[in-house]
Amino acid sequence: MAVSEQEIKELEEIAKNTRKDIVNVTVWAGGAHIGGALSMVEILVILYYKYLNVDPANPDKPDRDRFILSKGHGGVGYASVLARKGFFDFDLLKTFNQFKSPFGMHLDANKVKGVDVSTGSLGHGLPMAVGLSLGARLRKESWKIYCLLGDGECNEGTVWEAAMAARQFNVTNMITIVDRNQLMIDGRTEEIMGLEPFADKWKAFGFIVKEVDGHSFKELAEAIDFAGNQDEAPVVIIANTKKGRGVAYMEDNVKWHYGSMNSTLAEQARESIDKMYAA
Ligand SMILES: Cc1ncc(C[n+]2csc(CCOP(=O)(O)OP(=O)(O)O)c2C)c(N)n1
Repeated sequence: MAVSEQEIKELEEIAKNTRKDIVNVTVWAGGAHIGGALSMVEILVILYYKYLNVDPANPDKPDRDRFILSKGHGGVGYASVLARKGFFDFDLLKTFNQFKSPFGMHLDANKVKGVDVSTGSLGHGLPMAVGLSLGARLRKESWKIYCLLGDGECNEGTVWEAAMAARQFNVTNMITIVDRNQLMIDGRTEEIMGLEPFADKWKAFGFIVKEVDGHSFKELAEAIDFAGNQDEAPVVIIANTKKGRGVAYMEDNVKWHYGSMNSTLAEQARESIDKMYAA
């Protein structure tokens, strides 16, 4: 299912608009986890526009692929992608994280169409993905499970317990992706709790590892195609990304893990996004 040049152009346009949506929702909400939302845009866009068998008009269809945003604080990015894809009215996002809104900062599967699993407490997405994968196998279902983790999140022991179980039970209907943006809530991953040699750790846990540029649709597509046709061992895609990608003053800047913007900063952000795509 390689991605064509024409498709890449279309995906880039969607990614550009999604980045601007994320800026807008962050302004409406009065603040959000914008840095890690911007780093995962290409990953979410290629999943929702090329790979996931999902139907916004029928979000609960039983044979849908499942997606788990294990780094649940990225809800502002996830909700923006679901809205643009048509799971709900975009204007609903104007209430994001406000009193009585269906959207909290972390998305609730009982309240937001298209969300399969509620997340937010880090370290729980991969364990649930393993469970869903085993359930699908038991029922002889052909749908796949995609799970996106943060790199800082991989400090959680439960991630590695799930990895052990995935190898033990040879869970190959699950595709694990790590948003390796090198930053976590309060600093660089390597300074707070080093992950390297990260790929070797996954390999030691029995995974096949693909490392890609997480902002390249071509590289993401190649890795997802590989993972989707693999039955020897579970696959993890380490997607190297930049936190805050697209907004120059946020890029690789830990201050923008969570932030709020006044109208001037928001306008600068939109201009910066346009500039990156024009280049
Ligand atoms: C169990 C748990 N502990 C702490 C937090 C608070 N928290 C929210 S985001 C975050 C940092 C996560 O870093 P990373 O996974 O690298 O996310 P990204 O940089 O992609 O936003 C932390 C510690 C949480 N959500 N859950």
